[in-house]
Parts: sequence; C-alpha cells; structure tokens
Amino acid sequence: MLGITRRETLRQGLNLAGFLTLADVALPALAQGETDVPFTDYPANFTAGGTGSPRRTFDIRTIDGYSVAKDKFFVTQHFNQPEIEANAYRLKVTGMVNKPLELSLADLRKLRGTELVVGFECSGNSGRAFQGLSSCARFTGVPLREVLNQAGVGPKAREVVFFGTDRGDLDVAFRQQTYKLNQQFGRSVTLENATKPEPMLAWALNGDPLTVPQGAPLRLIMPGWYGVANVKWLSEIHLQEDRYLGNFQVRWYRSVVGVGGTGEDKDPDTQWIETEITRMHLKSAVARVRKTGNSYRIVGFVLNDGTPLKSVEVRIDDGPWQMATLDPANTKFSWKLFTYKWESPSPGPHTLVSRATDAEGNVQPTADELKRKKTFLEDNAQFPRKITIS
Ligand SMILES: Nc1nc2c(c(=O)[nH]1)N[C@H]1C(S)=C(S)[C@@H](COP(=O)(O)O)O[C@H]1N2
Ligand SMILES: [Mo]
Repeated sequence: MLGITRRETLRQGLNLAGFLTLADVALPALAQGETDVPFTDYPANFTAGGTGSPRRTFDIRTIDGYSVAKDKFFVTQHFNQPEIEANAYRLKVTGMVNKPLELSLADLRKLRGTELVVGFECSGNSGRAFQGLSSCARFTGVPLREVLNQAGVGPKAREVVFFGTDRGDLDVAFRQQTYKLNQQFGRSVTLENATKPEPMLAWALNGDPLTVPQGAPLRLIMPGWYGVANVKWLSEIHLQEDRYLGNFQVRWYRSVVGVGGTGEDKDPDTQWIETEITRMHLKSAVARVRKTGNSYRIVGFVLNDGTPLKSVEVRIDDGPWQMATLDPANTKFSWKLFTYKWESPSPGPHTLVSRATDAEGNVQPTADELKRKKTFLEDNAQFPRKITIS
C-alpha cells in the first residue's frame, strides 16, 4: 500500500536535480558592488538572537540564499535541548505496526536516502520578531515512509505520533482538576500526510550532521508545515487509530478565528472556529534593500505550504502594487526569494511592503484583515518596512 511509484521516484530525483542547479546559480540577492540600505524600523539595539537561552532568531537582513548556516538557523523549543550520544541512539517505531523497530543511525543510513531544500517558520513568527523565527536549509535523511514501510503499517493505524527525547512538566487541565504531568514533546500527523513523498527523518543540514539545538541526531522534517511539526531529538514514532491530543498538538498550538456576525466576543452570530497548527499560511516579507548608485533592489522571501505562487507584489508608500520577480532557483518547499527593482527613488523616508498570492487564489492578508483571529499564532500579515533614502 505504501509502495513508491515510479513517478514519485522520478519526482524525488528531480528534487535532487533541482538542488544541484540551485547550487550553480549565482545568488541574485547579493549582486557584486551592491550595499545594504539600513532599515529604520529596527530598534538601534536590535540583535538577532532573542533573549534567554537557547533561542535564536535569524537576522533576515542577512538573507543570501537557501542555506542558512547551522550556527545562524533559528532555534526554539519548549523544554531542554537533550544531548544524545549518536552511537547509542535508537529510533523506536511502536504501536499498530507489524514489526516494532529499533533503528540505529547506521540502520537508517542503509535505507534509500533523500535530500530536500526546506524553509519553515515557527507559527509564532511575526513582525514582532522581525520575522526571524524562520530559516531555510538543505536537509538530508530518509523518507519517513521508507521507515513506516519497513515496520509495516497495521490495517487500523490512522495516526502517526512523533515523540522527542525532551520532556518537562505540563499542566493538563481536566474539568476542575489540573494535573502536573512530566511528558515528552509530541506531535502527530495523519497516516495520509505521513506517507506523502516529502516527509523526512533528517540527520544533516547543509551536508553537516545536525547540531544539538537543531535536534541531533535525528528530527522529523514536514515540508510545507509550521516549525512545530518538525519534531527534534526524535525518539519514537507511534502508530495508533485514534487522534493524538497532546499539549503541543491541540492545546498550546491552535488558532481561534471568529467567522460571521460582528466578531465581538459574545456575538451569537459569530462562530468561533478552533483549528490545529499544520501547514504554513502564505507569507512574504521584505528582508533587504540593496543599492548600487541610484539603483535599488528590494529583496524578500515567501514561505508557504508548497502551493505554486501566482505572484509577489511590492508596494512603495501609497503607490500601486507592482510585480516582483521570483528567483528561478526557488523550489517547491524552499523559501521563495523575490526581488523588485526600484529605480531612482526620491530622497526621504519610504514604506515598503510585499504581498504574495498563490495559484489557489489565497492572498496574504493585511494586519487588519487578521483581526478576527484571537490567538497570535499563524500571523502571516503583510509586514510594512521603513527605510530612508539619503
Ligand atoms: N522535540 C521537540 N521538537 C520541537 C520543538 C520542541 O519543543 N521539542 N519545538 C518545535 C517548534 S515550536 C519549532 S518552531 C521548531 C523549531 O525548529 P528549529 O529550532 O530547528 O528552528 O522545532 C519544533 N520541534
Ligand atoms: Mo514554533
């Protein structure tokens, strides 16, 4: 049932080819002789890196392609960062499988490998973090479904749960009771999503072994999904029939949006829709402005679920939306770079904003259009930036 068809094998081959071409293309974000025009909207003391350990934001002013370096790739998690001895590491596959597995890294490396350029952001990323909870890199590993195939998916299995090695105390509220329970980080996807060609168990980033903050020695990569789905320090894959209702699946990670009526809290005509955090909502952001002489280039990125893009447009001050150019080296699940040529702008302050539209007609919303979302996750609002031309 989970056999890989010839067409999909070809497609994975193409992904690899796509990457090779990518490496050959001179990165247009950094044309020679150009300099950066500083943004005036960053606080003077802004440093990417975030406060407190062990969190790190990526400074999008330094975006230069599809391979954010391992010591620059953004980092966030809820508990500790477990250090796992690679030689002692075993991935368990349990639950509704024909043959429970315990796989070493060497066992995994014997399976057919795969490589994919994947960009993702934390669902809590937004303009407040200068969009720095996002990155893109080339991941190497094995397709998740190769491992599921090896275990043999039982006939009743519907849900695939991923547990990290990291754990901590969580409040679990049940009616009048609250229990403080020590639990592992866990997330799930449906069997249907788990057995698509792209999900990957990855051990390398840009060709180097994952670092501890990135989830060494093995993490899940769910291309097109928000960061939270990409479980780090993966210890166990558990197959079950029923839905998984863990803290990071249905409590801490969800959106609440008012549909219909006035959107006031107690309006009986407004329906409050609560949904899980799964695939990335279409977002673009202006990240850099580059200049040579009086010629300027606005450079930015798009993140989404892999749906083909129809357009990215840029608007300067109150002017019309203008088409930006998408980089030919973009791939389905990479972040998608765009540039807009801005000739001879007038001196003084300017506001720049971008807007992405996909082939299914989704348009990146304004902050105003997102106001009916109560919770702050999945903030894909347009992100106006400020610069001054001297
Ligand atoms: N085991 C584990 N995996 C995890 C998390 C976690 O707390 N524990 N946090 C998730 C969240 S919320 C995000 S945004 C991404 C961040 O991945 P990165 O640190 O490699 O950027 O990891 C995800 N995977
Ligand atoms: Mo996240």
